Amino acid sequence: MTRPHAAVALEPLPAYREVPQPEMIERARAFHAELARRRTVRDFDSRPVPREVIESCLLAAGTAPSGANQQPWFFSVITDPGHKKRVREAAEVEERSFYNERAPQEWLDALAPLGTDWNKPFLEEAPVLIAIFAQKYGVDADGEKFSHYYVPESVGIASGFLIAALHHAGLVTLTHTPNPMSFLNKLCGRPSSEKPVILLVVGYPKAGCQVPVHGGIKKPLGAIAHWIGTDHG
Ligand code: IYR
Repeated sequence: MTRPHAAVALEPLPAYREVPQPEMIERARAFHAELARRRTVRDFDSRPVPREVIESCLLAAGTAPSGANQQPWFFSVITDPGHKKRVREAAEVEERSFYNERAPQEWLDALAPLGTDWNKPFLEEAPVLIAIFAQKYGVDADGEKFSHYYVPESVGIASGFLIAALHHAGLVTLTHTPNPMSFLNKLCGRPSSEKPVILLVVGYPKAGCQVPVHGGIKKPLGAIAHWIGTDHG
């Protein structure tokens, strides 16, 4: 029977700084305010964004916690206009059949307040598309497969970090989910061990950009959380 290994390499917690409570309260408030400014955008300007900004944001995403620290994600960054056009064409084939045939009425009703349809011009207009892939399993140097754990959770967390990082940098995003999106494996040259989960559209908002009011209405604290235990502080 194999037991967990006893000897673990440890190091002092790096760069932790305890902040005094008033500062903690202010930092938490300010971070909420910063994230609350984020809106999902569908009208993008075509202005390019600096590559190093995207790279820093990807590195921020890569700091996310993951099952057994296996980091089961891969990001394909697409800026080439020809490539974006092919992504748009393939996405619109799927989206057309989704909106016109496959989507149940209940789903279409849920989407109505967002005003989305099969037409996806932003896939060509935005300067950057980031296809986010989940690595269903790992492949070692000898080509042997090994299990990855908590893959959807890990990739979801990293994607959240990425969206927050891009927002913090001053860019806007659309969390696009063409349905199905397996065409991204071929277009991005990624193996079948990877499942595309999000096509993140990144850039600047078009001048005069408008967003659906619906997207800005967030549930109040009482509807998303409850408290079990005595209040502190
Ligand atoms: N994949 C489609 C439909 C869609 C689904 C959900 I859930 C959304 O929040 C938004 C859109 C599309 O991208 O249009």
